[in-house]
Formats: sequence, C-alpha cells, structure tokens
Amino acid sequence: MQKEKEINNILTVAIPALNEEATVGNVITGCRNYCDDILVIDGHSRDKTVAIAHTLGARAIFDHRKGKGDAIRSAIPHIHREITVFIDADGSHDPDDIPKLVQPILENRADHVSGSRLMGGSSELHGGFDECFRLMGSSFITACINHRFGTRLSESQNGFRAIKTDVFKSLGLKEDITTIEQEMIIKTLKKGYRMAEVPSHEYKRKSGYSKIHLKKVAFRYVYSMIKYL
Ligand SMILES: Nc1nc2c(ncn2[C@@H]2O[C@H](COP(=O)(O)OP(=O)(O)OP(=O)(O)O)[C@@H](O)[C@H]2O)c(=O)[nH]1
Ligand SMILES: [Mg+2]
Repeated sequence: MQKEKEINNILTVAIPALNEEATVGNVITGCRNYCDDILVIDGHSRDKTVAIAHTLGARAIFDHRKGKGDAIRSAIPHIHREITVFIDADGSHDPDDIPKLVQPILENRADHVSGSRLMGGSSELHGGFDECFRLMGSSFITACINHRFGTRLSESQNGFRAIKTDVFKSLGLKEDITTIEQEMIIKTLKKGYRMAEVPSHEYKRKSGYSKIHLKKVAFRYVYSMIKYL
C-alpha cells in the first residue's frame, strides 16, 4: 500500500485506444490503483471509449488518425509527471504489473522499462501461422537490436512500458504506427539511456478487434528498424 502511494503522484498512465469500449473501463479502473493521472489517447473511436474515459475521471485527447505511433506521440504535450506508463486499452496487460514495471526506474537502474511477454508468458503469441510469423519477425528485430547495442532484451514490440517522461520527450519519435515500440527502444539505447525488462503476462485481447494488419505493415517494421539502427 505504501509503495502504491509513493508512485501515485509521479506517474501518468497513457492509454492509446481505438474503439475499445468493452475493455477501456476496466483498464482505467485497474490503473487507478496506482495512478490518479490517466490520459486516454483516442483514435477518434466511433464507440463509447471517450465517454467511458470521462466517466471514470480520465483525461482524453485525440490523435491525428495516423495510427498507434501517432497516438503515443500526441501524448507528449499532455504529460507532466516524472514517469509515464503506456498500457494498451484492450485488456492485454495487467495494471497490477505497474509497480513492477516502474521499480527499476525508482531504483535508478533504468530509464526505460519494457514489459516482456517472452519472460512473462503470452496467451496470444503462439499457436497459428499468424502468431508464428509475428514471433519470428519480432525475434529477428530484437536480435538485431541486441547485436547492435550489446544488450540482451527478450522482445521489442510490447506496448506495456514505463519510461522517464523527459527521456520519452527527448527521443524525437517519428513513427505513426506500432513500429513506435521498437523505435522507442532503439532511440533509448542510441542516446545512451538504460533499458530494462520485467516479465509481464500478455492476455488475449478481451474484446473488440486487432488494429494490426500484419501483411500490410511487415515491411515497415524492417524498414524502420534499419533506418533507426
Ligand atoms: N489512439 C489510437 N489507438 C490505437 C490505434 N491503433 C491501435 N490503437 C490502440 O493501441 C493498442 C494496441 O493495438 P492492438 O490492435 O491491440 O495491437 P496489438 O495488441 O499488437 O494486436 P492484438 O494482439 O491483435 O491485440 C490498443 O489499445 C488499441 O486500441 C490508433 O490508430 N489510435
Ligand atoms: Mg492488443
């Protein structure tokens, strides 16, 4: 309880959300146990996502309709606390992992901490060809990052992360889509900041639909990796 009080005032939780009315409420409520500043970055949802956010006392802003990366970047002027936690709105991440995610920053062991589903397990990362393709692609990108920076990260695509807000703002992020996750990691390391990972289980999205069309964007992952590495 003491620990929760300690982090409450130094965190902003930022939640990118596009048509996630079925799950965003539970995510906000779960995060509320650890943080009283919750920012929903809405992708102009056609459902009740924003209304639910407001009802639960979260702030809501809009992205520029370009994708999740645009949503993450749109948060920059609206975050003023020391540490920012990003968590998806689809129920894939467990808000109870927030203290664990923030801990390495509080102990001054890291500037940016990524949740790892390779370490914490995943309920949706394996089984079919689509998952196999995703896992191969993301493992390849992670291996390239590790080779380039001499790190030993287990993954590079998780949307659940904690980062010092001034570091986040200094990265000069450019990506419009989900390639923003690897861009954040690469630029963190390139600028000499410290990355850490903690195990975090990834749950199957609880409802709604995936916004990622893997076949359409696969080349953008490789292109953006080469560009920033
Ligand atoms: N604001 C905003 N949020 C987005 C956009 N695209 C995706 N999101 C949110 O970003 C988070 C991750 O998107 P998902 O579609 O779940 O991507 P994913 O987790 O890689 O894919 P799944 O494994 O299929 O769930 C979710 O909370 C989405 O609602 C967007 O264009 N704008
Ligand atoms: Mg998801």
